[in-house]
Amino acid sequence: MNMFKANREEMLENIEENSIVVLFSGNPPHKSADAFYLYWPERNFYYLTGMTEPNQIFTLYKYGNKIKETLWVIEREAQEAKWIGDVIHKDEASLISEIDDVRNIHGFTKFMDMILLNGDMEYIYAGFDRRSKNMGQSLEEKFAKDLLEKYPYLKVKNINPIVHRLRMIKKPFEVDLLRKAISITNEGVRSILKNLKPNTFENEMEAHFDFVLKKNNVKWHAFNTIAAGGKNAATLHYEENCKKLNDGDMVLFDLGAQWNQYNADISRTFPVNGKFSQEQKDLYGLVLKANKEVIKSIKPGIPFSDLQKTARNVLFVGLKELGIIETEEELFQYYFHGVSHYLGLDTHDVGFRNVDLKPGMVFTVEPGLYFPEKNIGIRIEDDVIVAKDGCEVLSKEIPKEIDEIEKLMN
Ligand SMILES: [Mn+2]
Repeated sequence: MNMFKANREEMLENIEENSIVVLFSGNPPHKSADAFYLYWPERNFYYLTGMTEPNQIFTLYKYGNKIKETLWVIEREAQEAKWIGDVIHKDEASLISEIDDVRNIHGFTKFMDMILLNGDMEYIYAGFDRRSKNMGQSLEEKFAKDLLEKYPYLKVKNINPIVHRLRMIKKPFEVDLLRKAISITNEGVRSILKNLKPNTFENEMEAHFDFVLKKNNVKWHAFNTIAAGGKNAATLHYEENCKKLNDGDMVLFDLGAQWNQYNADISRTFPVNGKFSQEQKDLYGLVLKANKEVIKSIKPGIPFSDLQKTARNVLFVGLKELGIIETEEELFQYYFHGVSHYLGLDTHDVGFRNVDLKPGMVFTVEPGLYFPEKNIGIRIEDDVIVAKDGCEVLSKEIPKEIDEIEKLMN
């Protein structure tokens, strides 16, 4: 059984009797004229089907003893395919997804009416993910609204929490893809280290990273690269990447490759001239200590929220020892973001935070310290997976020790 089928079986155990699940792959938004924005498959749709093309629908109904899965795809005429390329054929789609019943999407509406008119279907599941009340109506919201107009006795349910819970625990197949994304990211970071020196540019370093990704057949970045020299590094989401890198400054990189839909997310901070000053060493060493202490604390059973407590505690004690702050409240001035987020199909992957750690969870560990007045921003971010008795640092090959960085740069 492949992963996508296994994922569907797990989902199936968590849905009501007499229900139908309807998932949409989504469409790329229109950009301008005949151009569209980049398409990324809807993450749950991919997780359950393995399909990466737009304009597809997946249905699964559970009715009495009957369970029926169908994938709805578009079929393209030969002439049209000559212009815009072919789409996946039914037999290929069936092979990847292990869904036997693959049909032309034109039949979808009729199919839904047949199911809902003749049966005693009670529940309809779709994916709802509203992040702000000002967002426009989603495909799923419109679908549910139209359906309720026709069949007001149906009960609409959200499939997302069910699938998100499954996505929190990574399967070996997923971990392999994450390892690959991180390994290419490592190669890219090492290329930056080799080329970094005073009077180069943020975008130039970004280009060294990008070259490695392209050469390795990476299609997309996990997110927009941050290459931030000096005090730019104190802006958390600085993405301009166009300034000169000055002798004596540090530079912060936050970057990652995506491999077969799975994302790496790594931050490293390096001295532009290849040698940490004493002040940089003190502050960098403190962030590194927080990074390692959090990693050391990770094991099944500890609350996810403890990670941030550990990071804060190490940073507070260290900054106090350095004479920079006196009270814990003052720490917020220099460290003001979370230490961890889940990682997977999304860079900020879905998952619940009021939980205890379990084997198979993958997340980042990324403490930081930011001093714009000192032209310093430091973040050291690793990707880890919780193991049976501790954790494995998936990004352990990516240099972060002071000696190692100085050696590689000189
Ligand atoms: Mn991150």
